[in-house]
Amino acid sequence: MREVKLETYAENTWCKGCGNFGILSAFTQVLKELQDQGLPLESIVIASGIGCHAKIVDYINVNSFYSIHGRVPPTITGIKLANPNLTVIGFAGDGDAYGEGISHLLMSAKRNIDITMVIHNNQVYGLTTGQFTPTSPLGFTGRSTPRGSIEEPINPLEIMLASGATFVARCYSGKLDHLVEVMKQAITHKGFAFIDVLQPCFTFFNTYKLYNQATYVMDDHDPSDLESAYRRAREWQGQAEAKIPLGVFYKVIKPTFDEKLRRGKAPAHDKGVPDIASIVKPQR
Ligand SMILES: Cc1ncc(C[n+]2csc(CCOP(=O)(O)OP(=O)(O)O)c2C)c(N)n1
Ligand code: SF4
Ligand SMILES: [Mg+2]
Repeated sequence: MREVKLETYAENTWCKGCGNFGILSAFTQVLKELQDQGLPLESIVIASGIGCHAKIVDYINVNSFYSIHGRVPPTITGIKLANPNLTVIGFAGDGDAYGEGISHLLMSAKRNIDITMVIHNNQVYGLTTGQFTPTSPLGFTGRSTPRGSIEEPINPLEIMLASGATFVARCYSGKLDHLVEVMKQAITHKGFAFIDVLQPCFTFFNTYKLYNQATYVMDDHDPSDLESAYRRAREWQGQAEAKIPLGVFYKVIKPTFDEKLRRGKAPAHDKGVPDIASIVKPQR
C-alpha cells in the first residue's frame, strides 16, 4: 500500500507552547497507526469549526473541510450519510461546540450517528483573543469579563452522557500516550464518540500548571456503568481546586443513526473505500 505523507506545506501559526500541538501530534500518530494496520487514508475525512483549533485541518494531509462556527457536527453528519464507509472526525473548540453550536452537538449524540468529535477545550475563545466561554471557570478574567466571569461553567461530560453519547471521554493534550490511545478507541467506536481534550491556551489562559498537577488517568472505573460515569464526571466541575479524572467515562454499543437510516441502501456504500470496521478491530 502507498504510504501517504501526513505533513502539509501550510505554515503552523499556533503560538509557541499551545496545547493544540499535543492534539496534532496525537492525531498524526493515530493516523500512522491506522495506516500501518491497512486503512487507506483516503477513507478518512476531517472537519473543523472556526478558531485556533480549526487550523488543525490545514496541518494534516487528509481530506478535510473547514466548516463554520459551531457547525462541525452537521457537516460531518452529511459526509457520513453520503458515504457511510468514510471514517469522519470533527475537531471543534469549546466556544465553537459548547457555545455557538451546542444544539448540533446534542442532536448528534442523541442520534448516535457514527462520527467522532474531538473538542479542543481551552476554556477560552482563543482566536478572538481571550473572551470567556461556557467552560471558563467562575471568576475567569478576560477581554469580555475584566472583573471576572460571574457564571458557573457547564460540565460537557455530564451533558454528553445525558444526551445519549455512546462514547464519552476526557483527555489532556499534555498526556500524549493516553490521548493517542483514547483517540484510537473513539475513532474505531461504532457510534457517536466524544472526547473533551483539555488544551491549555498558552497566551490567553495558561492552565498547564493546574492540569499537570490535577489530572490523573482513572484505573478503577467501569466504562459500561452509566451511573458511575456520571459520578466520575462530577468530580470536576471546572474549578481549580479539584482533581481532574481522565479516561473513558462511558462506552456502550447501540444501533447507529446512519445504519438505521439507510438499512443497507446507501448511495456510495459499495463503491468507495472500505469501512474501518472491516480493517481495524475496535480498540479496547
Ligand atoms: C457565527 C460566528 N460567530 C462568531 C464568530 C467569531 N469567532 C471566530 S473564532 C471565535 C472563537 C473561537 O473560540 P473556540 O471555539 O473556543 O476556539 P479556539 O480559538 O479557542 O480554538 C469566534 C467567536 C464567527 N466566526 N462566526
Ligand atoms: S491563542 Fe491560545 S489557543 Fe490560540 S494558538 Fe495561541 S495559545 Fe493556542
Ligand atoms: Mg476555545
